Amino acid sequence: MTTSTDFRTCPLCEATCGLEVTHRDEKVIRIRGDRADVFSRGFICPKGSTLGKLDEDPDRLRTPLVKGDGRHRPATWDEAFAVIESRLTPIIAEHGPDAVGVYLGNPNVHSMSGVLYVRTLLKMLRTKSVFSAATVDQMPKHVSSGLMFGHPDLIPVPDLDRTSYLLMLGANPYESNGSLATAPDWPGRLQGIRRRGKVVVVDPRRTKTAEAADEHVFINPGADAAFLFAMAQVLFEEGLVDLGDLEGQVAGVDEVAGVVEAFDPESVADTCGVPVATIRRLARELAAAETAAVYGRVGTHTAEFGTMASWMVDVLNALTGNLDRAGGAMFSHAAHEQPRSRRGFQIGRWASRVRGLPETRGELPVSTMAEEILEPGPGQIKAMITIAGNPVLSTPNSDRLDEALAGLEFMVSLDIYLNETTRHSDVILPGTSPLRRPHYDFAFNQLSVRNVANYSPALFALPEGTPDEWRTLLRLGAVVSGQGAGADLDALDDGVFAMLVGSVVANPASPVGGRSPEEIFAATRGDRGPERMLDLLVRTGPYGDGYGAVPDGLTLERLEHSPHGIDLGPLRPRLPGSLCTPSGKVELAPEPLLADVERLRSSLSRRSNGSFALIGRRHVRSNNSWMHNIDVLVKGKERCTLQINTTDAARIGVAAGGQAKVSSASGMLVVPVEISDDIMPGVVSLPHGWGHDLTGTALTVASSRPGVNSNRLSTGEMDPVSGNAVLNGIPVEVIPA
Ligand SMILES: Nc1nc2c(c(=O)[nH]1)N[C@H]1C(S)=C(S)[C@@H](COP(=O)(O)OP(=O)(O)OC[C@H]3O[C@@H](n4cnc5c(=O)[nH]c(N)nc54)[C@H](O)[C@@H]3O)O[C@H]1N2
Ligand SMILES: Nc1nc2c(c(=O)[nH]1)N[C@H]1C(S)=C(S)[C@@H](COP(=O)(O)OP(=O)(O)OC[C@H]3O[C@@H](n4cnc5c(=O)[nH]c(N)nc54)[C@H](O)[C@@H]3O)O[C@H]1N2
Ligand code: SF4
Ligand SMILES: [Mo]
Repeated sequence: MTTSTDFRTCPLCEATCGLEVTHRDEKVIRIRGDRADVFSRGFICPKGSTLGKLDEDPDRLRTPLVKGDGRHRPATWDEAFAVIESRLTPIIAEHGPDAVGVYLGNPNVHSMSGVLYVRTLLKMLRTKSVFSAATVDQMPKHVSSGLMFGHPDLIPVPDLDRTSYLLMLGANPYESNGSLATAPDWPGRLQGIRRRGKVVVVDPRRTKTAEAADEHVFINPGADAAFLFAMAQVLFEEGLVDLGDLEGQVAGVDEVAGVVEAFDPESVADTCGVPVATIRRLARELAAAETAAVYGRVGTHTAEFGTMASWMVDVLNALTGNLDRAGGAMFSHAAHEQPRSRRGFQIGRWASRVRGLPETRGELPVSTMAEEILEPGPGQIKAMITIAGNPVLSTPNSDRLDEALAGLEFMVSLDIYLNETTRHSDVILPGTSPLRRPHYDFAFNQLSVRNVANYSPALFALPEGTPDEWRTLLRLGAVVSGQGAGADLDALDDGVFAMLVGSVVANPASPVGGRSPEEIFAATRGDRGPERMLDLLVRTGPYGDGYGAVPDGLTLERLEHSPHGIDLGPLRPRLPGSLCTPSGKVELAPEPLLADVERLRSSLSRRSNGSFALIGRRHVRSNNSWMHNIDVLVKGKERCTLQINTTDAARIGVAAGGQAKVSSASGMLVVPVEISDDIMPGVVSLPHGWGHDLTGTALTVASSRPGVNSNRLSTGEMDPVSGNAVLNGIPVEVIPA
């Protein structure tokens, strides 16, 4: 036995921390932060150090499971695929591919195979019934970015390390470690901003992040859009608009001035629960700051006016001259990014069957998934494929979804646990432990507050006979495309890679544009799977060697020799060159967004009917619904509690440690109460991802501390522009239980 130390990037959340893993053969002895990592410099959170525990978790699936007589039994891979082929093929033959729904969960964006091969599977299946965690999360940002900048992934991030003023709404990075702004060690970076200037946090709860800021502003749940519109109104009214370097590159300033006019602070203050003077002062501070960034996250997006708010965040960044400048809100430039076309971005290219809801970014709102399964008629979903997702706990109106999944003709899941969702599956195909696969962060390098590139090879080998997830995804693709479970996966993968090479050389803006695909194919590393795609993408990316054009340029080999990552420098201005709008300008006032303003305006006259507004919260030891089977992360004080303000608790007669009955239009829960002055009066908070007491799961630790599923209360209301679910600001009744 030998003890060795290896370095890798943590794939659990968006912070992309470097880990130092000490192990004796395949047994992890210790994981701590990698102090030499070019980006995280030793920062780590409690979850990162548990990857060894996850690897060893006896409940983590290691063989396929097939359901018979209501019970899951281990099966070989060939047996499992034989069942999938025999059950799925006739459904596709009879009803067409749209009858097969796909749900993609969050961990897909945290793995190379999830990013690269899920796409392939979807192409091979050709279903329009695609849903993902994006519509319970950040879809409003994709939509506003797509419309403003021409591409849904051109998302500005706050330049945390250089800004002197950060206005942060609906985010709690002290617990979440940040989102749509990749930065290990938010606490350290926020303290850096405080030394240079000021951090303001807008949140209905005084979170750890709010406590650590210079100023915390309470806001009524769901009111961010109105608040941000009012800030823009003040900028126009007081002559504080200054586009800075973007002057001449922005279309639609006058239209924005026109639509925000009705949102003067006096008109929105009641809706927001924020004093008029505070709104005015914050607008003036933002305009006066040497550099500033406005940043809104989950609390801002998973709301009734999520897209309006997401839009206005970047309008404010633009109007104060902070868009695309150092210290403002900037665009990352990931090592694998490929030159994009100026096609622009559209929503609503097709619509959902039952309610006619518009497609966004190739998918339909997950809030409509249950009815697409339950409502009979042509195009009804008869079978589901879920990949790294737990929608029974993570998506709205979960009682209904639970019922819908139970009634499917067939369901197959690729997952690492038998949990609340996969218990409905006829076949569960096990995913792999994060330590047993390579990692390069395709998704979050694109959202990083500094350009960096890190690659980690698999630390441990997969057990004999266990395929990589990319192979499982390809094999599923082979089945749904009629090639059968016995298809030659190596040949298929060569085909997938050849297509990628073809698209790269066909891109005139690529450094290898116009070169022969055979030459590039032959010059790329031979390994199958995601690595050779990564090699191709970084070599043709902004820092790449361009297959010989730039001698010191980036290659996968160079990444391999840099276990602590490669620092590619601070963010640099990218406009107008990187814009993908057909006009070549920043579209500050896109038509589909203007069209939703009236809905926001008319909401200002709405008054609360006396019920509570339910919001969520995150805890640093949790990760949505699925790290609850790791003992060290869940032990200690009960975390799944309803937080309620002291005065509200006294008024309705619930006591600390007592139980409350919480009900909404979609469900009812009984939950322990936690009384706190950190939460606004009229607001209650319950974390999501709990409710591990359903039968038929195999989660020994999680089911011993189940908590309740907050998404039984989220009704499925959505932001109509993006289809994103309303998960914050849900009207609920609370009474003593
Ligand atoms: N009320 C409320 N609901 C919310 C939120 C909220 O704030 N409030 N937040 C929303 C957000 S932001 C998100 S992103 C969604 C998340 O929604 P989901 O992605 O549906 O939920 P997760 O809990 O992340 O579930 C991840 C699943 O992937 C499996 N898994 C983990 N690692 C792997 C792997 O490596 N391979 C495979 N194949 N499977 C793996 C886990 O076992 C689990 O089943 O939840 C949303 N739901
Ligand atoms: N520990 C941990 N880390 C995680 C996750 C996890 O589950 N646990 N999940 C990961 C995922 S998938 C994501 S997307 C990110 C999310 O990361 P964040 O966006 O930081 O999400 P939260 O920590 O939920 O913070 C949302 C905040 O919004 C506030 N809020 C609620 N409603 C409103 C509102 O109407 N207006 C305003 N201004 N604020 C509101 C809430 O009180 C809360 O403090 O975290 C990631 N990291
Ligand atoms: S902050 Fe995120 S990336 Fe860093 S160790 Fe924790 S879970 Fe991993
Ligand atoms: Mo998320």
